[in-house]
Amino acid sequence: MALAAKVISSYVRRAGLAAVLGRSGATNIQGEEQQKLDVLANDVMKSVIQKTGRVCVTASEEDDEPVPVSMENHPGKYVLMFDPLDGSSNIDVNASIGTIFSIHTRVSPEGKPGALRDCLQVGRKQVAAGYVIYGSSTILVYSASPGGAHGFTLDPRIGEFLLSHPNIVTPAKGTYYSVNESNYDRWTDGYREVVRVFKSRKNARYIGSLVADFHRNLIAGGIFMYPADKKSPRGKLRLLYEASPLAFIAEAAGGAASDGERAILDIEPAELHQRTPLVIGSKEDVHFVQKTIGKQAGVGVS
Ligand code: FBP
Repeated sequence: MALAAKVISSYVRRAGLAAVLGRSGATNIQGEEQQKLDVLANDVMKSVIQKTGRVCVTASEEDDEPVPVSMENHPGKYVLMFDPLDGSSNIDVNASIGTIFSIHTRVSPEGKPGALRDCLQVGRKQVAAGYVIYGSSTILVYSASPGGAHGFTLDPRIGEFLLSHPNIVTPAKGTYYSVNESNYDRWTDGYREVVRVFKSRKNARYIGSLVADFHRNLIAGGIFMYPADKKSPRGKLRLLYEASPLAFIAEAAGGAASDGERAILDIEPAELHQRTPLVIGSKEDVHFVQKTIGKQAGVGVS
């Protein structure tokens, strides 16, 4: 992962010079236009990871189906799922973007290429997860079960990730709330009530890159929300390679992650690109959201 992150970071840092800005002309299974950097980052991830002999299958936001590791590449015992470049709408405007990854142990027999069933596992079974943020510096944050969450900063002088944020602990209650308020009219009364309260207590911050908004709130304390709404009744963000890996990090750092009712890590996935509402960050804030939308909907809170 670190090697793939270094390669992608080198392209991101000189994107305007390397002719990798703009659209690729292709569309992914989510119906989204793929940016050139989406496709490039996806290819880098696969070419670096598929030849390690440690992974039996990869799955990505940019690939319609899982990509089994072929026999000559010696399929290994792990499953890697990832969003190669998160925050695509921010690529061309030089705002922070990232890569998100989730690692499971395979469930199919060893020694063979992996399959879809290796990917459709509940988040709590992840053995490790993390993200890379390509911001003012490049930082890789990961957690390996049952460890804490740790951050490493890429030192461009030596080309190595060095430990810069050991044992990250996210404040129980946060300063910031991050949500796209232009969707306000499409929300339920519960989420409108939540944002009314947060407006009076917290500071609004929204970059529009999940990784960047999540990272700020992880370090400084805060909550990110992407509720389901009339336009996206199942939410916008993807369970297996966006919500679940970040939920793993959030919980490892003492935070929480929910779809509004239950923990993200307890959701049984049914489809590879399934979406989910996401409420993630400081634990007390996530619980406040669950309680408020539960009350508005007249249901108990798990
Ligand atoms: P991708 O860029 O990987 O498709 O991720 C989706 C995303 O860009 C998140 O990073 C971000 O939080 C969200 O969509 C922004 O959505 P919106 O523009 O609707 O607020």
